[in-house]
Amino acid sequence: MFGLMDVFLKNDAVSLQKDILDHVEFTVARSRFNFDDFEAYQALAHSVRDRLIERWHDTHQYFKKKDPKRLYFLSLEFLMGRSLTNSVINLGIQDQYADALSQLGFDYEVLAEQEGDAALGNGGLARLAACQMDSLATLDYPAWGYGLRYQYGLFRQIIVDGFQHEQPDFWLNFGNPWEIERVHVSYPVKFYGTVEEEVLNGKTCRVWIPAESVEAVAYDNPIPGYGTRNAINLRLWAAKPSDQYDMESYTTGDYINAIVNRQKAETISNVLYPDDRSYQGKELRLKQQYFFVSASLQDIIRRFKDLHNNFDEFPEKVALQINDTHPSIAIAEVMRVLVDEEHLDWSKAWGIACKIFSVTIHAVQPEALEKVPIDLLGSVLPRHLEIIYEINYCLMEELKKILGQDYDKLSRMSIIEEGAVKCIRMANLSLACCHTVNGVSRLHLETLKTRVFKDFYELWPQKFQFKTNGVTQRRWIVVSNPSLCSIISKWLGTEAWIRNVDLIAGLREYAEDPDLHAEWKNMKKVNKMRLAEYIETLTSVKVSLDAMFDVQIKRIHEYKRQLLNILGIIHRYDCIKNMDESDKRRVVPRVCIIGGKAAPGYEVAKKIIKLCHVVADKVNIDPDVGDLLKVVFIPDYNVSVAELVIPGTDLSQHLSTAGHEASGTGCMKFLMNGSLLLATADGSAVEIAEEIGAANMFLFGAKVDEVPALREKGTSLKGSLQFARVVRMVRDGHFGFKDYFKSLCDTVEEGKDFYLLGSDFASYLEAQAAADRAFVDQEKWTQMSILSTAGSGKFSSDRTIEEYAEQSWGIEPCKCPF
Ligand code: 26Y
Repeated sequence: MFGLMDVFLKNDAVSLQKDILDHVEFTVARSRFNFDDFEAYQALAHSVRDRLIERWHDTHQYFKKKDPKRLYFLSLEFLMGRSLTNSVINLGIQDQYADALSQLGFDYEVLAEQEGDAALGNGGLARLAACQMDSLATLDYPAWGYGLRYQYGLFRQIIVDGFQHEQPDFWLNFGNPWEIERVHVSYPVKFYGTVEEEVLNGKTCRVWIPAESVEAVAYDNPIPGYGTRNAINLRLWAAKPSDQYDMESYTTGDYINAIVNRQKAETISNVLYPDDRSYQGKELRLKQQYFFVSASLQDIIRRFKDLHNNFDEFPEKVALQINDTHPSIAIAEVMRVLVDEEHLDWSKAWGIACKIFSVTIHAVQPEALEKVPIDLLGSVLPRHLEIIYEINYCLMEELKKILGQDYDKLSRMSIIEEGAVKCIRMANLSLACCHTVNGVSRLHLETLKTRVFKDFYELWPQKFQFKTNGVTQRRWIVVSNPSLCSIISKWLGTEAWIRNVDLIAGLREYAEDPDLHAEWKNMKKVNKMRLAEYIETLTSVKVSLDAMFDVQIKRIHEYKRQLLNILGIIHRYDCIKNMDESDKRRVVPRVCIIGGKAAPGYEVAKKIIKLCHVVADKVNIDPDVGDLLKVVFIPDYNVSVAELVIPGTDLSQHLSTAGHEASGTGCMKFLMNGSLLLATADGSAVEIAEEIGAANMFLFGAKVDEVPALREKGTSLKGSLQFARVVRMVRDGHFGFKDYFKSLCDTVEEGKDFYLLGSDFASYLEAQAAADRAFVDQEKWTQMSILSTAGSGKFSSDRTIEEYAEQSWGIEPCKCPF
């Protein structure tokens, strides 16, 4: 018999080859003498998957044996990107696979490029969830991720004549080797119907009689930790028709309609909402939220009941983290299960709910806070509406004791918003219940405390915390920048920084070492070459490697101010056009790279993308400009594009109007990769400046406390003649599409310039000029670059997760023995 920790699968080159060939033959069903790169990738992925499953089983058996308190991380979005290289690196078998494949006549790198991205999320919040899963596994925490298995991830962006078009992301078409379908792990999720009164053991109870049932089937995605045997689970739910679904149509003989209706059930997990800006009360969105929350809670409670029979112990065994307020219907669902199904007293159930939930807020803009119309909630989840009313009644009673007759305040804090359309404020529901409300940077917490959630902060200051975001150095250095990874390990004399990133500060000591400088510059050059090739293939624009590669990649939003970047590029172009040859010799050549998706309904963002293209079209063929300026829009920005672009970046831009970017995590990835940052004092950039020293980055623009007065003053165009000139160029049709850009220009017109492009423009140009001057002195630049990487330790998601574990979740590592 095998013991618990016996390893079945061997990792020497011969065993790996045999496994890969077996998968070619029996999984992919091709001849082992004739298969192409994609089939080789599939076979390779399946052999890695086997090794993941092995660890996954051991980890879960071990967790079961130890029964520690577990963290359940509920998120509507996970942006995982590719899995292959991350998995083989975390399993510690990348070199073995590369050897095995080369003996079979395949190049590992080529096969790795065959994999598509898993893009089950929009942007920052979703990628953060993915980084945090990697850290949870690496740090051996007993954690589970729960989410939705969308059939269609975030749309693919294609550019036609400079305009964004959206195409569906058929990511599952060729199968997904990284998931394990668990046909036996499934739960019914109910919707609609009525609530009736029943008498049970002499007590009157409310009972929900649902009208529809949809089956949630589990798909497990193992997440391996680095340098540990632990592999945790990301369980994503897919909707399948339930056997109980629409029985009536069958019995009434309407067979065809019954089948059609069955299919409708599956639409719940069909598609990810591609908007990360403003919430619209959509029935499908609410159904998605409840669907994954209900299935996850049934799963969590089943696991708890396997070993426990008293709900008093629930908070000792379960921590529930809700990723933004999107899964906050979980609060009402826990109450429903505890009160209606487990027959606990209301106050006892509420006491339990308040001990298990914590929430992290990722937004600043009030438009992003979800408000569900009462009519909608009452129709889809009638019992939950009653429960929320009850929670609100208790909240209001408690508040009245403290606030007395302050009705303004009471109505602001109420979970119910009165108005033309009466709504449930999901954020207020979360604030009422969660024991901890986290911001994602120090500045963000200040904003939550003083603006968005001021009333709640005054009442319960102890609930409010912040955990500055972080990203995983495994993906953002080890996977995406192997040359930098080798340099760091060589100079530190250890690979330990991959698990303990604080050690990276040891590079500071060598920041002026000429040998390190030579290696560093070479690394950057090789990465720039790769990026230049990619740019040429995609856009046919040839770029010079001597130019400064200047990058802004992120979702397109007015507050992120890609428009400021483009107007700055127009200014640079205008200056070059007006120079004589001797002045031109002093210009630092630039390649300005912009990438990002606009939400499909976000017209202003779409115009910004078009503006970028028309400027590129004019600048890139202008013989007066040549290599001094090139403008590139990278289409279909996603995680794997980021992995390619970030290592090849000299300067990255983070331009949000102060007070609008909750944290920003892209900046951390650039920082780790030694790109210098040109940024406003917003979100985590403030803390980055503290870590690396403000002198090692290019900060500009209004500070958060100056913003209200500047808005009040309303001087934009007058404030800067240069700004007026570049906006005028766009208005006058210098780049064509005069009528089309009118409304875009209007957004930054005097008195309307909400995001303060006009008042920040002069300061922005100064920061750009400072970056140019620094780039001329390549030794100085390289030193700043090394200091950026050396100062990035704090921005690892490992640190963030340790803080959450200790301050919010109360969980301890549970390390599966090797
Ligand atoms: C409700 C719906 C409209 C909605 C959907 C997605 C609202 C917001 C979102 C996503 C928000 C998001 O990605 N926020 C970003 O979270 C990052 C991780 O904390 C931050 O770094 C970043 O500043 C913030 O914009």
